[in-house]
Amino acid sequence: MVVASPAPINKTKAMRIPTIDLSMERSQLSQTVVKACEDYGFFKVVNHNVPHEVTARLEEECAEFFAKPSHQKRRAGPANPFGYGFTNIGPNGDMGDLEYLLLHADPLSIAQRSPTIAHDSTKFSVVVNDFVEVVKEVTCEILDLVVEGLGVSDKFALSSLIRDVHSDSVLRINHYPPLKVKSKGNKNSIGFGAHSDPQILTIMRSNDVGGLQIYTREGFWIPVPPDPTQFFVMVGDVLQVMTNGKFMSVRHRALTNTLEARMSMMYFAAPPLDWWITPLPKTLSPPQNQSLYKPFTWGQYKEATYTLRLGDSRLDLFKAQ
Ligand code: GA4
Repeated sequence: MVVASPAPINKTKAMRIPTIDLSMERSQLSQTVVKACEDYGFFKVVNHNVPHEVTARLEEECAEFFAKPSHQKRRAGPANPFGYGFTNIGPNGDMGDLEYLLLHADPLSIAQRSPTIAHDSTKFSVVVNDFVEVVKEVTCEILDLVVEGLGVSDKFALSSLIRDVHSDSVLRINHYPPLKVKSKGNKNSIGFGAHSDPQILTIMRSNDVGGLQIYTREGFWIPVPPDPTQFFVMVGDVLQVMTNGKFMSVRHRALTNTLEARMSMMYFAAPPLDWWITPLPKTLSPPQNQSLYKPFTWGQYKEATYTLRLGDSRLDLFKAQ
């Protein structure tokens, strides 16, 4: 049975968020990336070279979309599997105080969906594609550092999966409007419940409004101070398997507040659907010579993910006996 792991709502603690300067000297950089993935499964990257205008243009296009009346936004939905969604997350009853756009990162898919989202669909497509292209580059750079830091001989073992034309990566823009009803003593509500991301790596950027929290191995929720100029990186379940548990995917959640709207944009980097997920060679060495997981394709994992609830520990289904 897959059970959601207990994550106390209010046990929060302040912590310095691990921050990695991508302009650091390379050999030191790859070790620092591996250490952050091992210790937290989460870090912030600075000096990432993503032009501010690319992010700002996507933010502007999405703000314009979310400002439309509900009946117009619904024409871009339901998010099943892609498009506009609100309140419901996934197909199994998970809910949050948010609305969102979920898009496949493939340019053709973006172009096909854009007419339901924006009046100037060509402009929308170009803006989304530009963003996807630059965040994909940062993601691949980080994955190359991971592989180098782990000592894997195939230098592009992970980034080649993301660059593959059949990569199943997706883009999600979440909009958390300010809460209307203030219940006494509770200024926050759950915008997006606790979960880990199923893919390889997630790269996230938000506006200047806080809300993201990560869950530490010590059992605390750590609020992540927003930083619209930088990106945050999260290890996903597939990278946990590909490092044979050396890295662990990070549980996280988003709270909403009564004052300001939060908008976050996430690129979820995934392999092609038919790619077999198995540990990278270097991660199968003493003391852990055996894979902790049964082999499975990304498509099989994704299917299992969609049969479960948001907070379930999906990897339990794939543990080796
Ligand atoms: C969490 C990460 C991404 O937002 C997402 C989500 C997906 C969805 O919203 O459709 C899922 C969720 C996410 C994991 C469990 C399943 C699938 C909702 C849900 C209940 C797009 C993804 O890939 O997995």
